Amino acid sequence: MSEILFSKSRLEASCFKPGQLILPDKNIPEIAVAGRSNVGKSSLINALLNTRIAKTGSTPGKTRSINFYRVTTEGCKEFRLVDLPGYGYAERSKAERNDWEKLISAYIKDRENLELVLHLVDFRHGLLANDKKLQEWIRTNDKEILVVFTKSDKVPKTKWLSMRQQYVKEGLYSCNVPVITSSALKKGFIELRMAISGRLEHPACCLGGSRSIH
Ligand SMILES: Nc1nc2c(ncn2[C@@H]2O[C@H](COP(=O)(O)OP(=O)(O)OP(=O)(O)O)[C@@H](O)[C@H]2O)c(=O)[nH]1
Ligand SMILES: [Mg+2]
Repeated sequence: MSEILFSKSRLEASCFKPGQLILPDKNIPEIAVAGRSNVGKSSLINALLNTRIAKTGSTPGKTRSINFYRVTTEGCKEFRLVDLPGYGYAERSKAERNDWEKLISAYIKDRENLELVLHLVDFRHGLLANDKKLQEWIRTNDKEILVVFTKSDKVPKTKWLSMRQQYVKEGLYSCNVPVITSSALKKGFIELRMAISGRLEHPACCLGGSRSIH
């Protein structure tokens, strides 16, 4: 099987306030990347696109705006990867956290062209309380979720399958088998690109409709 590549990418817009979300236009399908602060969202975007386009940082709260990356696939299809600010970062002021929450919820709620939310979860920790809240809320708004585990280089490979199974058993929701990745080692990106491409081929339906793992 040949690897799917995303051949071109550029930052198209950064939105700091809900009012700015009318830009960019809504005619292109979007895949959003959501998750706790520091889980590795921006790093995953860089690894997916094979660039260093998204700013990353070792301190949580690096990404503060919603950043829209316009991507062209090798088959000349276009979509956007959308880097969302992280949640669950206690050091920020309450006002600042409220603003971020409003921004993220305004985006997810009203975005008709949002095809899929990649919910990034640190493989070492599984779903924490605010991850569960996010999952419930996204599903209430009729958007689909694919879980992507990050930082798998921190977990022995012998434990991967049993851990993934355990997290699903504990109630993690994912419309297809969660993808295990490491941006540091560039692992899991063939599967992830395939999942994204599959979704872009068949928009507005689940990637496979199964949360079971065999
Ligand atoms: N070991 C390891 N570290 C990673 C991996 N992915 C990201 N990191 C590190 O985790 C830290 C946070 O990465 P970011 O990509 O900035 O995380 P983020 O989710 O975008 O964070 P915010 O923008 O603050 O919400 C950085 O120090 C990265 O180098 C990974 O796969 N493995
Ligand atoms: Mg970030």
